[in-house]
Amino acid sequence: MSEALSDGIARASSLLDEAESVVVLTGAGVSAESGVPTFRGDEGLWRSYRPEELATPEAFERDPVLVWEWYQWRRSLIADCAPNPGHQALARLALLRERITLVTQNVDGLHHRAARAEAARLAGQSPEPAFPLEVHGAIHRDRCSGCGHRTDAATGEEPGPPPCSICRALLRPDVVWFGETLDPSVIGAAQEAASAADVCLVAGTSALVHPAAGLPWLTIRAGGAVVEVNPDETPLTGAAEISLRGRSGHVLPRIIRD
Ligand code: BJW
Ligand code: ZN
Repeated sequence: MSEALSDGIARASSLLDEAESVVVLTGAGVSAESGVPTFRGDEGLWRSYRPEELATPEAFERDPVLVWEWYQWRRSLIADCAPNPGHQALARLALLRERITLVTQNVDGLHHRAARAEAARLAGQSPEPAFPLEVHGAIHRDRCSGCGHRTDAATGEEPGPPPCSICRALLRPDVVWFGETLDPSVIGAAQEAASAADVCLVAGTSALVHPAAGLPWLTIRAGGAVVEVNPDETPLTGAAEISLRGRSGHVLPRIIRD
């Protein structure tokens, strides 16, 4: 480990220890070490389609079978993945500290799975910790494109999306696509936590997609500090108090001391 990284880890660790209130924002990079592909960059492609071309209501309207197939592929891929040491460290942080809000843009459910496992390990904790705030939804659920009825993700072998059992409109994954609004109560709770936080820990996001990308800026505007964990620079890097150039599975367990 470079001297700059180990020094940064020590400073970030102290900052977190001293903070009264912490918000954590995670993105696809946190699940990369579990084998879940990120969205942007050379590997963020599926059959030559960019996620930006598939994660839209227009794409679903134009070609529901194509979009459905992409989500079924991702569901089967995620089913084979397990939380990594980055998820586990964040689960311990959330379970063992007061005044911490974990916000994720990820739809893969790996934070939940890590939290359940860590809670079971730390005897006496609730087996169903009520976190994180999943601002872009959850891939393990479907939602009716007509009436909004939610169900567990369909597992049928049919090539396209099945009809809703109530109104017969097509089911779709219960995620937030480009141009769609986020659930106001979920993003509202995240914005409130970010505005009240002394420290915003941001890990594994390109910090490009709004309104989630605005959360660290709310902390900064209110006088708090940002700690960023990412192997690459992002638009947030220049504003971060501490920028840790490394993988979250390596860095997060080192800055989060039990
Ligand atoms: C590692 C690592 C390792 C790799 N360790 N790190 C304001 C300004 C400008 C634009 C807008 C704005 N407000 C709204 C917009 C429009 C749009 C937007 O933001 N566009 C920008 C791209 C310009 N936003 C929206 O449309 C949102 N809706 C909205 O705002 O409604 C109101 C409205 C409506 C209409 C018009 C205007 C306003 C909705 C956004 C929904 C995003 N949905 C997706 C798909 C979710 C479902 C699914 O999974 O299929 O969410 S897109 C995709 O991007 C996904 C992600 O959650 C999201 C963010 O990506 P993330 O997590 O940052 O991943 P990557 O791949 O980008 O980055 C990975 C990072 O990890 C990289 O930095 C790597 O270096 C790093 N890394 N290995 C640590 N081991
Ligand atoms: Zn319906």
